[in-house]
Amino acid sequence: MDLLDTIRRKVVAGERISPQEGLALFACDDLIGLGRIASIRRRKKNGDRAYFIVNRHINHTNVCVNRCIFCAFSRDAADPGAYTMDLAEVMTRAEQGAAEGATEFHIVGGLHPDLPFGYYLDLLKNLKARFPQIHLQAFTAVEIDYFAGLTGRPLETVLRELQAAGLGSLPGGGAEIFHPSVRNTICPEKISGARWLAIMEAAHGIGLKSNATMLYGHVEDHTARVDHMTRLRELQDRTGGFQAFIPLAFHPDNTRIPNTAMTTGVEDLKTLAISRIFLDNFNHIKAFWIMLGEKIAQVSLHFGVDDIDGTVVEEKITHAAGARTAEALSRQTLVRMIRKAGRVPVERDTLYREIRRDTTSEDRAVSARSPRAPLLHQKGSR
Ligand code: V47
Ligand code: SF4
Repeated sequence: MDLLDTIRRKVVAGERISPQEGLALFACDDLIGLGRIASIRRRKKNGDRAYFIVNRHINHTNVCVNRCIFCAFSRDAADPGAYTMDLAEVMTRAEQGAAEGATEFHIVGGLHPDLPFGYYLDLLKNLKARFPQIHLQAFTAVEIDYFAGLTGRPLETVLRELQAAGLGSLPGGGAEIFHPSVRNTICPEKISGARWLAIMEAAHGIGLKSNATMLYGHVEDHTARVDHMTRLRELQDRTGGFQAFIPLAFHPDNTRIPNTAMTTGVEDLKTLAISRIFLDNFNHIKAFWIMLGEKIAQVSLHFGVDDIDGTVVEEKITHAAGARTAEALSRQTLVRMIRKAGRVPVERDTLYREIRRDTTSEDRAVSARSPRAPLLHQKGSR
């Protein structure tokens, strides 16, 4: 039996594939075959639903002591272009986000050498007080580790303090590639893969959900990608706390990784499809359209993806590294992309609860252009 037949049978039976099989899939050239198998796993988990979120990214500072060589966003404090938002600036962006109907603020930044832990607590408390209904998905595991170092307090204490201040969940950034041979090359100052996983385990342990990412398309090989996903799958078996896996396509401009071209569409779709097949215990595979481009993100709905993130509005990390995508997509555009792919668009909140809005006039305009599937208005949870 050939490889894809074996994998298809396993996926149809709801079984797990091995790391060796995952690696073999990366060597397979049958992209459409991979997409078909990924679609089986995707449909079993999510039916024809494709999720999106109305959110607002806020990158409060680009000053960072780590200076990972793949990161074009970060600066030393004295560099031109270094910035740190005070709370008023954060609140201004949040006000805009709230006015645009955001249900989530996605807040990540650099590891600032001088900001006290109180800055981050105040940021959460102020946002929560002003926008109690908006979910705060904030601070990567790398930042959480930094806060623990800053305060000298145990990891769990720091997480609980952030949670008490309004933290709702953790984003999936900072995972990069766990394998030390790659990690020590691309981000030698960053916490280890084992520490990243330990922080996520502690967060899940106190009831905080999180995402997980993988930065691909730089110096890593396929073995490192499979190793990365294997470690995530093992932790997910123990905690069940990961919501979505998000493969992030490396952007090389202005970085210190020389001679690297952008990933190709085939590589992006293959990586997404294999992740859907491999991560049998993750409910969602998310396409971050900012990094993939709108068109690949839309097509990825046929390669295992069930979630397109999001309206975003302001994005600094990938755009510093040469992304030519827009920084924002409207809710209507996301709905149209999903419908035109033959899926049922479902607006979600951070925790994948369906959101119901009165969008009658919006929908009329969209369905005039796209007469296919109706917008699913299922019961909202709030
Ligand atoms: O950790 C940095 C990546 C991440 C580059 O959890 C780069 O829902 C490409 O994690 N090219 C931050 N990527 C963003 C992130 C994220 C994004 C969207 C959704 C979620 C989620 C999380 O961006 C970093 C790093 O892996 N990154 N530089 C670059 N040159
Ligand atoms: Fe700092 Fe994160 Fe950029 Fe690394 S990826 S330099 S930790 S902001």
